[in-house]
Amino acid sequence: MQRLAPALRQDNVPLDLISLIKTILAATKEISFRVSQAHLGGLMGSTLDENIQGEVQKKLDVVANELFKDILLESGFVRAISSEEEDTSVAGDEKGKFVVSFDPLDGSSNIDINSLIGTIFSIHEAIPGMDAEDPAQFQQQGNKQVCAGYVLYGPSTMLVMTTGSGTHFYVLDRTHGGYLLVERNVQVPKDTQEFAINMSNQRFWQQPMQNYINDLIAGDTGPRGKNFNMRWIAAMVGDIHRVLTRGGLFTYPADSKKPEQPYKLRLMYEANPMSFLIEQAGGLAMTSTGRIMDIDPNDIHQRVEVIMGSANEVEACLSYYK
Ligand code: FBP
Repeated sequence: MQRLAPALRQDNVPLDLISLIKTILAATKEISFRVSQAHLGGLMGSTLDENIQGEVQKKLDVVANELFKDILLESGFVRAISSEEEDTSVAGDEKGKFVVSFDPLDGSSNIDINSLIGTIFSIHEAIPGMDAEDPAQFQQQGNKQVCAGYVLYGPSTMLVMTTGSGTHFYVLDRTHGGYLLVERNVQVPKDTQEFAINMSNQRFWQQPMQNYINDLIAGDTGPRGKNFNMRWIAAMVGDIHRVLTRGGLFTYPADSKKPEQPYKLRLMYEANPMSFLIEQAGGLAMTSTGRIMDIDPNDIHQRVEVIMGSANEVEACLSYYK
C-alpha cells in the first residue's frame, strides 16, 4: 500500500502543502492515541467552560484543540487558524502560506458513549498582503479550498482527504505509525435508499423537508415507490463516512427550534470540507437555495443548512423546494 507522501505527489500536490498536511496528521495521531486512552487518562466528561457556540466543552475537545492549535501555529506554514473551540481566528506566522479551519473533535456528544468522533480540517491559501491577525483571511468561499479532510477515530483510525484530485481513503497503520492509501477516487453511488437526519426535530422543519421525509418513510406505499432506511450517528464525520462508503443522503435542514439560529452545522469547518470531499467523490453538497461551496463566508462560526450525498437523491430532495 502506498504511503501518504508518494500518494500526494502522484496528485501533484505542492511540497509546502504536503508538509502542512503531514503536520496536521501528526496532531491527529496524537489525538487518536488520547481518544483511545481517554478513560484511563481522566479525559472523559466535560469541563466547566462553554465555547463561543454556547456548548459545554468536553475535556477531550480542549485537549484536541490545544494539540492541533499548537502544532499548526509553531509549524511556520500557517498564517492563521480558526477552530470551533476558539472564539476568534488566531494569528500564526506572517509568512505562513496557508490558513486552516478545523473542528478538533466533531461529534462531541459521542465521546462519553465511546462512539464515533473525528477531526475535520479545511485548508485555504492565505490572502496575499493580508495580516495574520485579520479574520477576513477566512472570508474565502469553499470552492477555494486547496485541501479538506477528516480523520475518523473508530475501530480503525481513517483519514479521508481531497486536494482536488479525487477523494481518497487512508488507514493509520499503527505498526509504522503512518497513513497508508487503501482506496483512491472513491465514488458516491448516484442513487440510494438510505437517509440520515435527526428525526426528533421533524416538527420544526420547513414544509418541503417535512414532505420529502414523509415520502421517504412512506416507502413503496408512497410516491417514491421504494423503501428507504434511516441512520443517524450524531457525528457528521461518521454519517458522511457512511455516505462516502456506500451512498446516502445526509441532511441537517433549517428548523425553527431556535428561531434565532435556524441552522446547526458550521460552514468553515464542517459543511465546506465535507462538501469538497463529497463533490470530489461525484456527489452533491447543497443548501435548499444553492451550492454550499459558493457561499460567501461572513463569520468563522457561521452556520448553514446542509443537504449532501448521492447526487440523484439530493436532486430529489431539492425538487420539494421548487
Ligand atoms: P460538534 O459535536 O462538533 O459540535 O458537531 C456538531 C454535531 O455533533 C455534528 O457532528 C452532528 O452531525 C450533529 O451535531 C448532531 O446533531 P444532533 O445533536 O442534533 O443529533
